[in-house]
Amino acid sequence: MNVGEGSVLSKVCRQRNGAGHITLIDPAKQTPEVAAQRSMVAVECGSSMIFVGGSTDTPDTVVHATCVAIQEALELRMFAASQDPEGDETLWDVPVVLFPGGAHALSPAADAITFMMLMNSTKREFLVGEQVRGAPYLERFEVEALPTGYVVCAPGGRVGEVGGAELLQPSDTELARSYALCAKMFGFSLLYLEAGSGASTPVHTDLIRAAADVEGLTLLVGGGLRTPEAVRSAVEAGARWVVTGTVTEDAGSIEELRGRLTSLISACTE
Ligand code: 1GP
Repeated sequence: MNVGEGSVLSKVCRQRNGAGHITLIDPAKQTPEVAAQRSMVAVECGSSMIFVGGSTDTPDTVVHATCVAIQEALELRMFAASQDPEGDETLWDVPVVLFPGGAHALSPAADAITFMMLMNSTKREFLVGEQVRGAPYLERFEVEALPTGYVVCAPGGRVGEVGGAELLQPSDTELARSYALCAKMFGFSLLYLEAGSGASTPVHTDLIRAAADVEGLTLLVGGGLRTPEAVRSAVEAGARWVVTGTVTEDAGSIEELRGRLTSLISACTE
C-alpha cells in the first residue's frame, strides 16, 4: 500500500512476539492475477508482508505487472473493509516489497525493496554491481530501500549457484556471527539467511542462533521452510521474519493453500 517514507523499515524492524510471516511471490511462476489471488489468501491467513521476486531472469515488465495486480487487490480489500462496520482496514495495510535478483527486476509500484548485498558472493555484480545499476532507478521511483545483508547457506539452491556464493555450512557458526557483525557495521538493518528456494533442508538453526547473537539487526530466514516444526525451530533460534514461497506456489488449490499457510503462520507466534 502507499505507506509513507521510511515506514516500511519501521514496520520490518518493529519488535513483535515470535516472528512475522512474509509470502514470497515469484512473478516468473504465476500470472499477475494468480499472484494477487494467492497474496490475498496469504494476508487473510496472517502474512504481513509480500515479497515480489526470486528468479534471476524476470523482466521488469513482468515484475511491475505483478506488483500492480497485488497493490490493486489490496486496495480493493481495504476499501471493502472501510465500508464494513466490522471490517478491519489495517489488515490490508501490507507492504509489497521487491526481492530482486538484479537491477532489471524493479517496479515503481512497490512500497520498498530489500536493497541487498549478497555478502558471501564471489562475484562483484552481486556485492555491489547490480546495486549501483539499480540505485538511480530506485531514487527516481521513490521506492524505499531496506538495507539488507543477504547470506546464502547450504544447500543454497539456484541462488547459491547463480550468486557464486561460498555457502555457509551448518558448522560455520563463527562465520555466521561474523557476517552478522559485518552487516551491522555496514549499517544494514536487516540480515537475511537464505537456504535457497525449494531447499531440501532449511538454514541450520545453529547458524540462525549465531547470527541472532548480534544485536541490532532484524533477522529474516527463508528457503525450504515447509512445516510448522521447521518454522518453530527457526523462530526459536532467533528468526524475526520467516519467508516462504514454494508452499504457496505448489499448493493444489486455494483451500490447500489456506490450510498450509494457517499452520505455518501460527507456528511463527507459538
Ligand atoms: C526464497 O527463501 C525464499 O528466497 C523462499 O524459499 O520457496 O523454499 O519457501 P521457499
